[in-house]
Amino acid sequence: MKNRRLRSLINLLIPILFLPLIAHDLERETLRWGSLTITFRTDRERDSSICRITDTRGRVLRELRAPRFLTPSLLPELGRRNAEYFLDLNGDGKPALRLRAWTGGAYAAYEDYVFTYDPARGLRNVLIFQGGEGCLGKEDCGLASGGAPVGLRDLDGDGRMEILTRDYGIHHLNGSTHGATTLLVLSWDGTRYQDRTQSFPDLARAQAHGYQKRLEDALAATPTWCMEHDEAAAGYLAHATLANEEAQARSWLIAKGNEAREWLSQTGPEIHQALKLIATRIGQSQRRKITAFRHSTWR
Ligand SMILES: [Ca+2]
Repeated sequence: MKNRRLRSLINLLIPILFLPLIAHDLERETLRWGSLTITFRTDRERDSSICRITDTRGRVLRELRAPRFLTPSLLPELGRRNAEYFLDLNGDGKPALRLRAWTGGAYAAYEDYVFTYDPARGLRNVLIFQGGEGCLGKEDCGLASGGAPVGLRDLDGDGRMEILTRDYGIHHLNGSTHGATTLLVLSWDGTRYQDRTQSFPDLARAQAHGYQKRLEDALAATPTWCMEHDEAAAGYLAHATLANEEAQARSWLIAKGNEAREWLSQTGPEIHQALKLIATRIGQSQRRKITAFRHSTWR
């Protein structure tokens, strides 16, 4: 008797508990990737999105969750720069899948996922990149390029594309919302992507020169140090470090006067720290379920 009552109560409660879910609109979109299907289910009101990669038999091979995936319906708002779902990374005509998630932050809070698939090896995640706005692909996703090269290029001639993008680790130094970014070269080492920016110092050197020129022009126009100087100096010191020319950059900055010296002693260590943290934003996961790193501000 008691059990029956309890069951009735549960039967009554279940629809009430689940009513908000049933009543809530979920947008559903799909993409085809060879024999696989990618399905996005987005709840815009709750900033909650699920992406499933399924095979021809409907089996879920991977499930990803994030506040929002950049789905085809969002592209008119976000533009072409986010439209690249497929990347030909090794020229074999079987493009890898790139998914891009917004992870909840106000500035530069995106995460990219790259997957490869072949029937023998199955679905593999080859890269997860917390790149801020520096995304992976041919198009320039970011806002603050500083003229840095982006896209896919085989820089070392091994037949596999290096991914040229930008890291946003120095973007928010000294409270800036739109500061400098650093060039980042991701290269496949046989099992994973690694930061190999320092193996191509000419690219970093060209960036360092660009930022150095900007700083020189800013100092000539406004000798009092402001955010513009901050950005140019950060871009210069970071790229000079990546080009193994940090000592020259420090000497040059010291010769520019007291404010530049002060900036160097305060911000130089932060730039070092930011460059060290790049490795923590490059990863890989073979878990069946992946949840995006959720943050309210860029770290
Ligand atoms: Ca290569």
